[in-house]
Amino acid sequence: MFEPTRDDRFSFGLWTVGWQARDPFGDATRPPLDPAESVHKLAELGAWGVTFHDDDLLATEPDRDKAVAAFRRALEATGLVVPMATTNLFTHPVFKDGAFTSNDRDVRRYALRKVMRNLDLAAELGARTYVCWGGREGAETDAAKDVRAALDRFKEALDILCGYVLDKGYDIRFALEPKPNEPRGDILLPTIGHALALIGELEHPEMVGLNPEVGHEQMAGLNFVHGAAQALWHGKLFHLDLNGQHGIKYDQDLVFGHGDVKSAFFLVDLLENGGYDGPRHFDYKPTRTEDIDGVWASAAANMRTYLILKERAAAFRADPEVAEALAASRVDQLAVPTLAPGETYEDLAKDDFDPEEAGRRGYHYARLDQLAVEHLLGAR
Ligand code: 3MF
Ligand code: MG
Ligand code: MG
Ligand code: MG
Repeated sequence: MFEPTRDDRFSFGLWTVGWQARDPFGDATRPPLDPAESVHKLAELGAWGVTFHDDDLLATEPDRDKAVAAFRRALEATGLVVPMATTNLFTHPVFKDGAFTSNDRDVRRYALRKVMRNLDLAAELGARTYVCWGGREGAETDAAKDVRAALDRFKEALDILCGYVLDKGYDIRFALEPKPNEPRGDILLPTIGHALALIGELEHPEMVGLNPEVGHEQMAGLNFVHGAAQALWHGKLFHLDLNGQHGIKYDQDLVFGHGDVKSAFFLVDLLENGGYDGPRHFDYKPTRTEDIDGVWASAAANMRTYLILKERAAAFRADPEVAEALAASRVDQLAVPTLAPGETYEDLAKDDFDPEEAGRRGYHYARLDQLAVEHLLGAR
């Protein structure tokens, strides 16, 4: 039980298991991992897909052609697919003031070339989603960045890249990844809502959606389940980054479920029952304390935790007592339009309604929440 299979469509970034655990205060605690080895090991553990930044492929082989060839051989040998790819626009010093929104125009042009080059490889490998995380798009001082001009440049970059994909005939859509801060003091498009609003201003809004990350919203104290649900509602949940986070602090990238496990339970319930059909992609970091055995143990833990939560969410939904509690809380009634068919606002005046009586009605959420917690804890 809880053994992942290809049908679960679990995917991992090469940069997750490959993270050498360098942090702002300490050196790497692990040697670089050969991407081909990661592909083999992830396949063995039951993963279905692998994703990458252009630079991730060069972790142990600096020659791009050789690195790509070795990666392809590993994909062919294991059957792992590449559902998504992305660009590293944050590590090299050239991106210290951002990529698409750097104040330096030469840098902006270089960033676009770097993305287009990796889009070609992404298309060749069959990726359908291309993520843009604007990690360095931001500022530490408001004197340094004209945010309105920066948004013009962000839009310009996305319009250019959509045009490129259309010209080349690639079957690729873009997914913006919001994050509030880190590594910049403030990052542009800090939340799901900010990113959704930008998409509406683009030349090809249908080609651009979201890749929200659990921890990124939680770093801002936001409810990830609500954010993911809203992205789904807009038809914009193209992809997502699953991981764990303990509230408002640095980006922890814990194993999925190892942060706010109750939120993870409701997230799996949403993904499994709310119409999301994309990959279940993990963007986590094996903690700095782990050796290579701990790396693979943590990779496996993401998938196992997801499957446990999926089973728990299904049990919650199948429990007749939960069905009764949901009805008592009138959860289903929210789906009923406020006006009946044919009614207009004028009909509202006809209601015989006693607000005093309605104000005394309880919603019985405490019982419902306890049922969820008991299912989550395996007590039912
Ligand atoms: C940083 C991130 C990034 C993005 C990645 C995908 C390095 O907090 O989450 O991971 O997910 O760049 O585009
Ligand atoms: Mg992250
Ligand atoms: Mg991420
Ligand atoms: Mg994170």
